[in-house]
Amino acid sequence: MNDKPVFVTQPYLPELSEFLPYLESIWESKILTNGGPMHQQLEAELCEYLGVEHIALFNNGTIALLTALQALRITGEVITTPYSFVATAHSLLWNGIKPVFVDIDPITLNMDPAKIESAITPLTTAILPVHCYGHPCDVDAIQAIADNYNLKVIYDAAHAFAVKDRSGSVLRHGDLSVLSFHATKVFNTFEGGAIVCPDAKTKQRIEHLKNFGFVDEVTVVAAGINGKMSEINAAFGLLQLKHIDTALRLRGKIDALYREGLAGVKGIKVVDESGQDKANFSYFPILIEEDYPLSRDELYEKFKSINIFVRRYFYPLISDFPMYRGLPSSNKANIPVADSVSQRVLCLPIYPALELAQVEQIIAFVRQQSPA
Ligand code: T4K
Repeated sequence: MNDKPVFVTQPYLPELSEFLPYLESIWESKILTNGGPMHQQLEAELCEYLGVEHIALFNNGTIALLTALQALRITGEVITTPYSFVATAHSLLWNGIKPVFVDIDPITLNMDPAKIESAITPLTTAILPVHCYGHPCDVDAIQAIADNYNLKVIYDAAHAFAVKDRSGSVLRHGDLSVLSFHATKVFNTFEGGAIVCPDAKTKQRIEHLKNFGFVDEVTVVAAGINGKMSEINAAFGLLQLKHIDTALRLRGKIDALYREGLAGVKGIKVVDESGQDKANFSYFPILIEEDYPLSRDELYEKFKSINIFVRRYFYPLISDFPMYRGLPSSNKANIPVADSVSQRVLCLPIYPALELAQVEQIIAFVRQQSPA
């Protein structure tokens, strides 16, 4: 039993004293929100750090998703994955759009491009894939389908901060990418999010939409929302950015230790063993297979009994929640891989302050349950 509970994640917090100068600066300027200096600086620094052209900050990832759909005037039906956090599909419902779920790939756990075409109808206007756990989707295959059917692509990149692929930032793909800066994320602003977009015109439309639709003092062009990030959140982001490379390095060490320690454990499958040089180590998902001595839920409960709070991201599937259950695409026969993975997945603790001795303890605990 651990005296102190271990959670699946914990935010990276620099010394409090490092944050004080930012607070003093806000106090001095008396600008607390509405695109102040911290906000402007964070947008610029994030563009540079992430290697993207334009970024619009938001008060959370969910409002950013909602706004991204509005910015591209998405309507009708949108093809998405049931294997994600519920906010992905909620952003569609909030816009009066019907989600159409397609199955995931058993290796990457991302939307399976081979399943997209048969889900397209005359009402389909876009695809909303998720870079699940920060592992890049098959962006080329998705774009080819989108081009063929004239569909927009919005990536839910909530988990994909700083993730790269062979062409640079994974956030450059599709029409828009949406980030979350929630406290549980690799990079956080307490609450926060952003839309990454390729051109200044789209960024300007997003800026209007996130500020009630205001273009100037007297002109409102859309029923926009209040999606603005405050100065205090932006300031925390600036401070986080100073530490992000350290945070990613520490996460990478934990990821490597898990991979080494869990290799060859009967009944434990580590998800996505490739591309570790370009990953952000935001989650450490494992699948509990039939030949492991405990069920997934038994292992989850056993961890809890020793004060280690692992999580079943993503169980239940989005399509199991009452507001989605009745959709034809929520039928289990349509999404067998997602259904099976959600019954088997367990995300192990991973965050910069997690001690390597604790990781060893978690590995030993998983191994102990396994026959030699
Ligand atoms: N799309 C995807 C694919 C997403 O995963 C998410 C969010 C979104 C969109 C929407 O983005 P946001 O609107 O949230 O920006 C968490 C987060 O609330 C959520 O942001 C995240 N995905 C989701 C995967 O996980 P919970 O309900 O599991 O969080 P909670 O409060 O149980 O926290 C998990 C553990 O983290 C706790 O046991 C302890 C630790 N923790 C948490 C918080 C909030 C801390 O140590 N400090 C903290 O401040 O949803």
